[in-house]
Amino acid sequence: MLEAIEGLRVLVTGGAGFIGSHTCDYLLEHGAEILVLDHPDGRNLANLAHLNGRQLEVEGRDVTEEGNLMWAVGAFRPDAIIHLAALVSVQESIDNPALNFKRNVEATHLLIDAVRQHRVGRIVYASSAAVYGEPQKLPVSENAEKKPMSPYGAAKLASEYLLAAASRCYGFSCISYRYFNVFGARQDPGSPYSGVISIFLKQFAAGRPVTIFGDGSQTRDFIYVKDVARANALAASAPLEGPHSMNLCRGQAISLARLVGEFQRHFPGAPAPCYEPFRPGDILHSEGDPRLVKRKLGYSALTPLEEGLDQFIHSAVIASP
Ligand code: UD2
Repeated sequence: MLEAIEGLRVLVTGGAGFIGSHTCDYLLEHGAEILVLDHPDGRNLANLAHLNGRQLEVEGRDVTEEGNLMWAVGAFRPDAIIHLAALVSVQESIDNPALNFKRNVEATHLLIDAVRQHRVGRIVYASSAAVYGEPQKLPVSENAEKKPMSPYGAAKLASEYLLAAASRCYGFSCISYRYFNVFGARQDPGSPYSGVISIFLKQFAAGRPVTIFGDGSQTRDFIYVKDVARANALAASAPLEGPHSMNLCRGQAISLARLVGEFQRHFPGAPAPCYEPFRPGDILHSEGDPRLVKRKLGYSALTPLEEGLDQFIHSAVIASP
């Protein structure tokens, strides 16, 4: 299905961010034409600097401001929209639920309005495993109980429902991907709530000890960002009708203790980790069932964790010699 990407016009909101910039890389490699909407402050633009001169336009406009999405969709006339612009921190959604609502729900409504007005055929939406809350059964499949534990998870689920209903009313097709733990280059390690792999890499590279919250027995289903980028591109171009919600994961979880062991292989002699109590609200185990996306789109995540880590560590070492 990837040949369908050639010449496809794709609007990528949040396209200069971590997952967005990799999605743009993949789409451009396969011949798509892209308009990126990202923060007007341009704070992520360095993530796209290597794409100068390609079939890519970038507009610094806030998707939550009324009129911006309508303008972008009307001016660019995309075949598909990949909607990644969001408030991405679970903790920030707890501290600032109003901002979470604006970025993760209202923006979805504005997007639907623009899609309806300009008759776009396909939306790919970045949802999250946070819609499930603490899973009752592992691996968690799409029809498991949804019990979001944060305003972030609730907003992602609300957006999935808004998109699904709009898809049925207005006739576009929509794929909501429930991302599990995505990792790779360009993920910001700057806050304590950044992805654990990006924080661990920063600490190991600086020769500082990492902190494990809990005893290291918690498990996560980590998926490499390039696999996520490929899934986004596939969803933008696949011949599917109606609304779909699908897990995006590898279907294999590893413990934090084992993850630290993987890093120690790359950084022999690194200081031993420090331990602190489990974070309140932390989920103990998370592992997704990847079979639905395989069935519907023929997609599987191909990068083993060890290989993704190798690539990520290598890219970071090259970026800061
Ligand atoms: C992930 C997503 C979140 C949401 C959630 C749904 C990321 C960054 N976050 O949260 O958006 O979708 O899944 O369930 O992908 N940890 C440490 N030391 C550190 C940092 C983290 O021990 O320095 C632990 C943390 O307490 C947790 C695990 O590592 O047990 C993973 O943490 P995370 O913040 O990378 O991701 P998670 O699964 O909490």
